[in-house]
Amino acid sequence: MGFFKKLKEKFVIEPEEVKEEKDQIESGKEKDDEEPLETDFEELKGETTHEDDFNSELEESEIEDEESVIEVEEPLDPELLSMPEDYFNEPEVEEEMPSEDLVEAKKEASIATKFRDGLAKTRNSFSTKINDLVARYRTVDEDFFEELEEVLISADVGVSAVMEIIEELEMEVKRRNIKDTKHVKEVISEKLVELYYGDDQEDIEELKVNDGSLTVYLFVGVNGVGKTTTIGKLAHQLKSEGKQVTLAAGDTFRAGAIDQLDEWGKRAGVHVVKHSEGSDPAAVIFDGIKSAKSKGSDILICDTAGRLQNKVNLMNELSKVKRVIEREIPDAPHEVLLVLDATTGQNAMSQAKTFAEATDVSGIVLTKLDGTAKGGIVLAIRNELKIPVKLVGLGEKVTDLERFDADAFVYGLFADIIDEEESSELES
Ligand SMILES: Nc1nc2c(ncn2[C@@H]2O[C@H](COP(=O)(O)OP(=O)(O)OP(=O)(O)O)[C@@H](O)[C@H]2O)c(=O)[nH]1
Ligand SMILES: [Mg+2]
Repeated sequence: MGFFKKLKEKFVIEPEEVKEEKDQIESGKEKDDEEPLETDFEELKGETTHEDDFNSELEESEIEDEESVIEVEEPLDPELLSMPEDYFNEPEVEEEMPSEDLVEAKKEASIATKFRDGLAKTRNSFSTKINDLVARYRTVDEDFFEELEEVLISADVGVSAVMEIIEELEMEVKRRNIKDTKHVKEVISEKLVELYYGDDQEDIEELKVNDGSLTVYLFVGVNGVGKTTTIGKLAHQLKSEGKQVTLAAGDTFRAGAIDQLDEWGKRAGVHVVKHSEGSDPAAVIFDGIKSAKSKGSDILICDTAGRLQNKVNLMNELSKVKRVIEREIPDAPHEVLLVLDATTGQNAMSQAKTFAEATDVSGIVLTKLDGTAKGGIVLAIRNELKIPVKLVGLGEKVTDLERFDADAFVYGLFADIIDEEESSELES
């Protein structure tokens, strides 16, 4: 199967699937009028614009059905006029129970919609450049690859990652004997996913959890990258998954930082442990651990300062905080998440190198992907630093934080191209 088709199958719910599902439910209902089971289907409602599409599709198809019934039944048989009044009315249908498959498909579709929307800037620039390139070079040759190299570099994919992918592409194109540049688009998408994972298993890397005991996440990164915002979003997400969350306001350096975290805590409905401005961050985190343990919290998320008088101070402070956590809980922190701002491009890469030297960073959070046309930085980070991107910020809303999924990311980059390919296939 082609890679575009694979992505579409994974992330797009076709109207027929929904209709088939509906038909099955209705025919099943006639046989046995079982009570619909409670599912988390309701929860998914309203969360995505896709859900609205789903509803409006259903409504439209219902309207069509009604119309067709009227056409077929005209003119009315006089005998039918003696039928009960509600004879032509559709029976009232109770809330339907979708199958597990449909619920899963809707979840994937909702993730894909988030990536698609969040990556709009990168996609617009990327698709235009790729389409332009393909239009100018009909057949695959060396110049084509050279220009493709520039397109990828301009999306911040990173020089060494680009070299790797071009080499792979050249081999694949030879192997499959592809001559027409049109057919290279799909191979590029496939190779981008492969490049992201490298030799690792192709799976979403979830945040580590300390089963049955307190899990601690430490957030680090320079000022303004989105640490506090991400902590707020994550707290909201974990809370809605049913977890007990405590936040520790470890940024005691900046005026206003404590209030900012406190505000996020209120919004998410989680407890915030805080001391006054200028106090020792390690002491705040220590109290955070005590408080989280006594409240029986599942997860403690620690905020830290992004700016100190100098880099050495910042790194020393982080080491001290980390030592305190380690002393209280042997395997903690379970994640040290380095937050990077995608809009800062190669600067983010150098920050990552500095932090990685000073602490064991276990995962990257890449924020503000929605604010840049250079989303390729995700691939560069993973490829050069060998640290997984665990979360991505795709907007400023509390729900705009997602587990990083390389397939959904590449789908977000290629969505327009995939749609164009499909409509040109239908035309021919
Ligand atoms: N568009 C967009 N904006 C974001 C995202 N994540 C964070 N921001 C914005 O980035 C700005 C800085 O975020 P903060 O969370 O205060 O950053 P910080 O790392 O805690 O900064 P310091 O406390 O100064 O170290 C805020 O205006 C956020 O709304 C994102 O994914 N997309
Ligand atoms: Mg902050």
